[in-house]
Amino acid sequence: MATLFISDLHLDPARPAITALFLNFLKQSARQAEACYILGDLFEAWIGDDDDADLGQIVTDSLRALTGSGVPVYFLHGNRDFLIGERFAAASGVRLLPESGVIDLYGESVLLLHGDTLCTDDIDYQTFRAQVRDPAWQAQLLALPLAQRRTLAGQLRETSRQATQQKAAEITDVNPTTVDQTLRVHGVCRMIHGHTHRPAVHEWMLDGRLARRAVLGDWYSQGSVLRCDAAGWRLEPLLLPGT
Ligand code: LP5
Ligand code: MN
Repeated sequence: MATLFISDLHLDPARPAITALFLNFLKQSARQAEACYILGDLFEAWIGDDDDADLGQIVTDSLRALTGSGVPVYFLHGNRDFLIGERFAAASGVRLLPESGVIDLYGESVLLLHGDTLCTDDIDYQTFRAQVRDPAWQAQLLALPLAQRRTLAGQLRETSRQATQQKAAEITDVNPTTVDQTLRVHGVCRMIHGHTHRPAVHEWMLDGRLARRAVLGDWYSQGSVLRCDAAGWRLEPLLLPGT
């Protein structure tokens, strides 16, 4: 039995093959798993649990089938779906995790997080993040009609696309000092995150101990799954049928 980690699926009605790949993952690999963790950016954009669009409903029902079969599924927020709330959790059976936290993974303490908080050189993003994670700001937005929220989300995506194009690759990657500090604060030397879309398993020496950081890949042209069991960690691609 293994524990599976995924993130950055960015599910979008415009990418139906990726949605199909994910639904298939839920029905097959995930069914055999001990637990499944979704570390943020499950959706391209989530505008509130009251959204009535088909994609959210299909994903909710498919997650419900998995959790109903007895596989625990955990979710922590990404920068695209920070508005996922208790209503989605109740309908899907998914358990919401805090933005970072340590789990026991086959005898090792491992810190889980989306990864955006490690990108501390991206000052503009961190300022933006502080605003959109403010509960008062979120309550105001959630009170707007769905159509208006949808338009706003589209505008934010476009602004982000333009802003990100101007940023150097090092700015949008994690800051190594922040990574070390974050591990020290939590008293661990293992972490798993996504967000940067730079899949890899990094190992280095931290305060005399071997540190390990797994970065999950995005699901744009294929899937990416980190499979962990007592024998170790394996980052595996999940190919689209016919590729
Ligand atoms: O997402 P991605 O990969 O393009 O880039 C991220 C950072 N950008 C974001 C913004 C999201 O893409 C926006 C999507 C939100 C969807 C849900 C919206 C629900 C709310 C609205 C409806 C209720 O996270 C990007 C990082 C990059 O990762 C790499 O780490 O660089 O950061 C930015 O682009 C931020 C800019 O630098 C600054 C943006 C200024 C925005 C100004 C508007 C602020 C006021 C908001 C009022 C609505
Ligand atoms: Mn992200």
